[in-house]
Amino acid sequence: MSNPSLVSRDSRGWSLPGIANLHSHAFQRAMAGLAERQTDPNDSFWTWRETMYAMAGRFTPELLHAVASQLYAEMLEAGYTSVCEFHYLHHAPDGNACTPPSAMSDALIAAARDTGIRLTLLPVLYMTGGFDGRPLSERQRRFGHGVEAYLRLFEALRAKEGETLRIGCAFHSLRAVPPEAMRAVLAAVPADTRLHIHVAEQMAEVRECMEARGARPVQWLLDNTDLDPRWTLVHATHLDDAEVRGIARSGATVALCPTTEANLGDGLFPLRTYLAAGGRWGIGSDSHVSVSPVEELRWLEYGQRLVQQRRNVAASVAVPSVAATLLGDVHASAADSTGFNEVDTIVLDADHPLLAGAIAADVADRWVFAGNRPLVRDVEVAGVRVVEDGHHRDREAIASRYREAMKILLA
Ligand code: NGQ
Ligand code: ZN
Repeated sequence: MSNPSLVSRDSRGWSLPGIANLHSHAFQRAMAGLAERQTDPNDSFWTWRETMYAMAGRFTPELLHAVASQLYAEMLEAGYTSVCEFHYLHHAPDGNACTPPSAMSDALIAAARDTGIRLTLLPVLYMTGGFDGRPLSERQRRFGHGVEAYLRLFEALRAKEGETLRIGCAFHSLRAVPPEAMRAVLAAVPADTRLHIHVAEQMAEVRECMEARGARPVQWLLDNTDLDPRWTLVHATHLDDAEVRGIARSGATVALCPTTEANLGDGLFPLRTYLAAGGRWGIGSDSHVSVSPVEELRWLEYGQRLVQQRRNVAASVAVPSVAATLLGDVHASAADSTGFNEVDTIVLDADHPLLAGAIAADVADRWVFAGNRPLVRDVEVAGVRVVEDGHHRDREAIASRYREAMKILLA
């Protein structure tokens, strides 16, 4: 049995549910491939972050719209039909509010509307520069809010919700949000709000959290919040066995971002024990060094094969196909993480040589494991066909605005 319900044959090809992208920082697409040169002999996540802040400092609402539009069109062509945008680039570079204060958020909303992707916009609360409560550095200033100003933004954005737009709530990380502020926001937002947070991506965060709060980051969340299916924990790379079981028991989703986690040298998520515990998870393209659900899923499985020296790690007796298992899990967590219950459809090109002789039971594995040719033929979101024959309907116009934006960003 290989999840036959996920894949079906229609007149244009093999149809599957669209894929939810659970974690995105759209502006980072503009630096994909530009942080792969040594800046320090000990380059790390933390030196990459300085490069990233320099890029973040250049964005205006117009530039963000151009970059996000290109990114979202690429996502749709790759088979993502919704995206959770973890958005903290709120203010002008000097830290002063934009006019209106939601201008940067509005640029993302416009990009999603223009391209046709479903957007779960997650305005991010970002308050401190570390566990010790130090103030934001100069380069972080445009990310920051007090609780009241944050809740005003959240409410202003909620008023814009519609068929393809949901507003959720995000805490940047335990580093950036003091416990009282987190409690105040959790008490203020509606009970069904989706809640996302970066957690335990780097060992330095785990060590500092133990020192400052007396617990590992995920353990702290388990002890101090009501983790449940409304929560999405982004990365959760460094877990002990109790944390693995704790997340699985809570029903929260882990957003795994394998290409970014590899690119940043984060570490390897304990997938096998987490799946054995019944944990829920999805994927995100995060920093967008890759915009491909195929590559995320493939590397999730390959990372495990490389360290464990075995094959077909995610599969089980019940679902022997690796890709059907992965796609099934991704599909099962999507509504709780994004807030969208509707399922969109992507159609893979049945005439492509890579799918020659395919049957429903092997389509998913062929798509995920048989190469890098784009197989997505058509994509429909909320009943609108936004990709046809592999091309986003506005591909050329969006790409030319992106090229102009990149000239300014790289000047
Ligand atoms: C971010 N990105 O906020 O964009 C983070 C890096 C941080 C990832 N964690 C910055 N992949 O965590 O402080
Ligand atoms: Zn992130």
